[in-house]
Amino acid sequence: MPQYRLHCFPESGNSYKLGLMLTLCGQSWEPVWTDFFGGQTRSPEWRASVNEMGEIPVLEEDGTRLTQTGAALLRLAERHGRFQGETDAERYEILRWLLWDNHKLTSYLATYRFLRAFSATPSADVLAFFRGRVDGALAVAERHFEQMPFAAGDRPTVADLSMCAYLYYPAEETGYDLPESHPAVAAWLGRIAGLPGWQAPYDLIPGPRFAQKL
Ligand SMILES: N[C@@H](CCC(=O)N[C@@H](CS)C(=O)NCC(=O)O)C(=O)O
Repeated sequence: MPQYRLHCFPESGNSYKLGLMLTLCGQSWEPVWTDFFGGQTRSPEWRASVNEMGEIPVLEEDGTRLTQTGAALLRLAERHGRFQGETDAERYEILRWLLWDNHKLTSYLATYRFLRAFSATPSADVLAFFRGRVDGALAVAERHFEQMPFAAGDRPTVADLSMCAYLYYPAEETGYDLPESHPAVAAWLGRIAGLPGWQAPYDLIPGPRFAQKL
């Protein structure tokens, strides 16, 4: 069995994507809490020794460091034979939604949530801009899940594990009451939450919680 260490912190939905995938695949993993809010990932030492991109999460697999959740999820899917595409068409569809998620859903929602939940003085204009971008992405997801049970079809794949991550954080942080505003998205989140072993982000990713707004 590979040895996994996940550099992570509880507020990081990107970390949750990999923690959730490993857990659903029945793999044990060691969390390495990283002081993101204290600036650890911005230090030259951390960038030189852990991730040149200055980002969390970093997954160590038998000592090899993997970054970018999309790439790591695809690798884990292949390695553990779970949540992957079985045909060329499915594999293409998974990649299509992974790229969309990284660009349009996760990136805007993570930034919006960071500003509204963890920043002391967010600009109202900047908040409104990001809210508009998240609204746009969620409208795309809502239409998709009105027609499909999962991102790439009838089965859950790594595309779902990527897209769902930030949507499981509390509404006080994200600013979205999804059952009210996006019922098809909420129903899809419920289907993923029904997978054996599923846990919510703050239950799955350990470590001290961020207390003081920046
Ligand atoms: N596309 C990256 C995004 C990772 C990411 O943005 N992580 C956040 C923490 S959850 C981060 O480290 N942000 C630092 C920054 O953007 O400078 C992935 O999927 O791994």
